[in-house]
Amino acid sequence: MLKTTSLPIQGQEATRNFVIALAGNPNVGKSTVFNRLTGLKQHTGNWPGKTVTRAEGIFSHRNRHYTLVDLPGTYSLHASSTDEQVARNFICFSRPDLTLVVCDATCLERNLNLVLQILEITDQVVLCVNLMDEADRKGIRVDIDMLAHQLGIPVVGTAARSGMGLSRLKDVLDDMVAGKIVTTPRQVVYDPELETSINEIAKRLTPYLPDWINSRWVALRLLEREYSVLDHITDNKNKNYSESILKEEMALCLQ
Ligand SMILES: Nc1nc2c(ncn2[C@@H]2O[C@H](COP(=O)(O)OP(=O)(O)OP(=O)(O)O)[C@@H](O)[C@H]2O)c(=O)[nH]1
Ligand SMILES: [Mg+2]
Repeated sequence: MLKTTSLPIQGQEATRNFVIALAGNPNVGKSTVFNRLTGLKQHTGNWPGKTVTRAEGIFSHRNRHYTLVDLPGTYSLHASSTDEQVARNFICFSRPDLTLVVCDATCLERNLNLVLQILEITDQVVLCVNLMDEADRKGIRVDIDMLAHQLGIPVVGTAARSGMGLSRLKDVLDDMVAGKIVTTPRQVVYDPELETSINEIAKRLTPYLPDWINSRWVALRLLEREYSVLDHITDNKNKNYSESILKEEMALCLQ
């Protein structure tokens, strides 16, 4: 990761509101992190058309303003449950400025599955390894620097219940949106045959996709026959996008 020197915030940047998606497995302390960061400046409602609760809160740090969106806890982003759909659609299609993933330090292995799935969608990710106090108590040592190096994204250790690490977490979030940290997310590499198909489909789809969407991720979803991703891309009414052309290309790729 590359660090550069800070610049004073000017003009529109100072008044802009940065959106952070807060993701993670169930029961890892997402809401505790959320409450710590936003205090009482929050409100809850439902996601449009769903009975899943949506909590949103605001905070400011170093003169920048943030909206934090607490996503439902999920183990994966396969969109097989309403919670997974809500979390995945927000990260993929609502274009948050970054995604903050909260993990449980006492069972990292299980939690990292979701992290790798999110890294397939976006490179604007910060990992918060929470429950560090619990890990300590159980004699589990987490090498935060090594994890950051292996994943290619910033990682911060926290114990959100006591507030430990939250101040550093805010600094890192701020450095990310300020563009002071460049990530190099670790990508899952599949079998050579599958990689060839992914690359071929991604290459052919790229001209038809909005530039903010990761064509490799779309290719992976289409290979899993998850055609509903195309509906979301259509919803965004990108002028370069033509659904019929995209479907034709798809049919050719999948032959
Ligand atoms: N010891 C310890 N407990 C924590 C920490 N963070 C959260 N907790 C506790 O862990 C439990 C779950 O925390 P929540 O913040 O509700 O977790 P969540 O991820 O929002 O859970 P769901 O919304 O149900 O998925 C609560 O009892 C918290 O007080 C921490 O860093 N250390
Ligand atoms: Mg919660």
